[in-house]
Amino acid sequence: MRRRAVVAGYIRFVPEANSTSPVPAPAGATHPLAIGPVGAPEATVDGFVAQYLRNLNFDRGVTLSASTANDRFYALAYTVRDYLVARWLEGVRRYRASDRKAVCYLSAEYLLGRQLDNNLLASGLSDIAAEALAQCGVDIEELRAQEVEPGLGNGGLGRLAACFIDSLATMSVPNVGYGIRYEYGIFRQTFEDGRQVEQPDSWLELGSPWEFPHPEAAQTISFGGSTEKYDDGGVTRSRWVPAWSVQAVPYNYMVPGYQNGRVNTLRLWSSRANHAFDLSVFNAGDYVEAVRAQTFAENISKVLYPEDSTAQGKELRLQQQYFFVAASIRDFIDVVLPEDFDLTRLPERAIFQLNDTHPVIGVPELMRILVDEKKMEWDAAWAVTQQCFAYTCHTLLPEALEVWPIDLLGRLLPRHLEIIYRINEEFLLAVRERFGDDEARIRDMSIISPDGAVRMAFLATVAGSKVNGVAELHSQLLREKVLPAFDEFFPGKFTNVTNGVTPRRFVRLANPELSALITEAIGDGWLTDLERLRELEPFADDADFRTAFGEMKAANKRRLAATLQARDGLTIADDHMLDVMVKRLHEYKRQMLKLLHIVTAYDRIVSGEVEASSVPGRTFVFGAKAAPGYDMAKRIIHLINAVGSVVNDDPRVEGRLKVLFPPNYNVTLAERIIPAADLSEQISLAGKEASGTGNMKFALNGALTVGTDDGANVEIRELVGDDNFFLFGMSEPEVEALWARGYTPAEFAEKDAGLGRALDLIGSGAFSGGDASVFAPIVSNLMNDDRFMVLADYTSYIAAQDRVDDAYTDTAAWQRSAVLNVARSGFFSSDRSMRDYIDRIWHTEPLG
Ligand code: 26W
Repeated sequence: MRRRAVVAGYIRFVPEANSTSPVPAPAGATHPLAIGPVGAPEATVDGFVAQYLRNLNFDRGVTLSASTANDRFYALAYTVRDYLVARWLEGVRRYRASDRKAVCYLSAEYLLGRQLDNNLLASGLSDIAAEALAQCGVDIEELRAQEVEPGLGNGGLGRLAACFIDSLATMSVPNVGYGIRYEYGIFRQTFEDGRQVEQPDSWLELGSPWEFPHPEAAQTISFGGSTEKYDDGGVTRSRWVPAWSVQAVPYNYMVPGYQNGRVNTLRLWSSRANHAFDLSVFNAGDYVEAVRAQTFAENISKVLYPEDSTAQGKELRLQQQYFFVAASIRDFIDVVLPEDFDLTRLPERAIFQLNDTHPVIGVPELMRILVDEKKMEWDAAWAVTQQCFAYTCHTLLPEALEVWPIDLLGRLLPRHLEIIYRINEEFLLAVRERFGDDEARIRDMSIISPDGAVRMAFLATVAGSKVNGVAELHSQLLREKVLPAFDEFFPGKFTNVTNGVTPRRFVRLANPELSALITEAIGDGWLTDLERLRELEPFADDADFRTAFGEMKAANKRRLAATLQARDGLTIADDHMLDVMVKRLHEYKRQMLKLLHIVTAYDRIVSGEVEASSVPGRTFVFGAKAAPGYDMAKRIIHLINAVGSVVNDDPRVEGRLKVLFPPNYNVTLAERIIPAADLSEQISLAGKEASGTGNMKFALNGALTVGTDDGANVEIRELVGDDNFFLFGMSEPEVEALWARGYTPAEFAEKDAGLGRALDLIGSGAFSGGDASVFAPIVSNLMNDDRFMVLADYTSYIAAQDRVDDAYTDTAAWQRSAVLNVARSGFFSSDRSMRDYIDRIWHTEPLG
């Protein structure tokens, strides 16, 4: 209390506190402070308190006693920011003074999650901030809850980008993450009568304390129009005469490394009306049209497309892609690189990593800049371009591979289409030289498809210095099944980099109890060298350690229970196994298989096959958003909720089975759910999940996996060992063989009585108040045209789940396996992924 009084007194003497505030901008660059930051506030509790209150007073314009929780959160965020900014500015200055190569990560999505705790941890200020706020009588928990997470991504690909930039900063590798500042991120999901309803995610409603807008540094991005040839001193050249343009306004975000004094930059672009354009319409006398054009321009960065697996071919999406990629490439060349930089040497300074096909329009854009604007010869420009790009593919589903109809592309980016034609022409010429006039091969490899669309994955493959998949199996299938002709034509171009996740966010921050246990056992080196978790292996046989591990899980379950209670009014039983399936809702991921297991477990009880009292308690937790236009996925969401209502309320179950489906699964909720999980469901049809990254987060937090041999599950199982992983289902070659033979679902439904009953229950209306029509389409789909062969893996899945139940009864053995999962999952750090990209693709070096 006395401390508070002192603090309150302090507020009254604000002028005194102003002593370290920045000096006014110097007239010339002669003042010593002109080239560098003025220095961070003192990293002490007193220094933090002073800066915090200063921010509350001067940035929020309130006193502590008159502040709202949002004011107090903002002031805290600003304070953390103040400490980081000095490092950031210094790093930018040092990078510019160096001639290091930078990784320009081009990604349409960054699923960042909340920033406060991450930035506190990175800057080493967590304890100081906690103490400082306590002295001010401010509840830090309340402030944490104020932060709105920027949901600027759909799922795995966006979260991966966020993990990668965290790792690059931690490894001191120069990196700019480039992307789009969507005004509306991934929709907020609610349920009405069990059905998904989408609400806009207006994450910027109260502003964001982490962004630095730079409207003065806006770039002009053009669209439409036509191309023309002109004579340039005897040389015929082409140029683009665009019809309209918008402004791309950069917003900078700090990406701090973990306690290494490095801060990299994430630069997201926001669209704004172009005044030059407005003026032309204005001069034509149409004021209203000019204003309408302004809102039109602002539409480009308005909303994230919520489809995560089906390319829709929408014009606005192509606009978004070109908008951010053109702004980013221009930014790097014109702003980051020194003036008059010789662009033939661009590959020494930049590698543009294409996060899936979304930024691939950057390839013709760089060619256009080099050839049309910088007047470089085509071949020289192509040589530069090929060295400057590399492409990561994140899918195997054909419907997720982007193609752009040539009429659409030609209308929006006519010069780019010409350039793509020429790239294709020269490429196909080279193919003919190698293989002769093999027309079938030419057709298969043409960047322009027979039906007149640009195949962006082909363009990326032809242009990229390297092409990588995201897990061993995925990279193999990419080479053998998706792009075999390209693999043959470009030996050595294809490689694998298995995905990873950042241990700072997904272990240290999400699971402080486990982190403390690990650090106590093996020291804290694991946070930046995750392979050191191996040193935990002996502790798997240490009964005391296992007990502590069990207590950690129990504590995390209580924490999750409190969160779900407050957030959604849901309750979790203390003594249940927590069985979790969290990921986007998609048929290939097979949430339906999980549901069939739940319905079977329920049916076994209500049919009297087993005594409820003998059933081990399990809580099934789902988290999943469905793309708004994906009807089957939405129906499955409805069914999960419907099964939950029936199972949870049926007294015959005696509470042994519970189904929980908190709405709006996001990074913040993941950070609560994953550390509490006992069992991780990774049950996609083999050959469909490129990698998965949730699977890694669960293993690192000591959950055991029940999974198919798919994506990175394969590597997880190899590392943790068969005894510590519940494998089931067909392998990828078995899937292929069954599909080739002809998949007849009815056969499987007839062979397994449990499956037949589960399907009957769903199809007969047992979960829809007797109305069979509600879920019959799901059953009909499973029985007739299910590409993902849910029924074929049912029997094997149920057998695996019975093994899970057995294993869980032996607590010591289960915990031993769980500890071994942690100890052997160090490979899945995104630091290791980054090392692989650096060694095999980027050839960059840290900035010491
Ligand atoms: C054009 C529509 C569209 C939008 C997004 C198609 C595809 C995507 C992404 C590539 C979907 C995605 O997030 N893929 C996931 O990427 C993760 C990171 O590599 C992998 O772990 C997942 O297996 C993969 O599904």
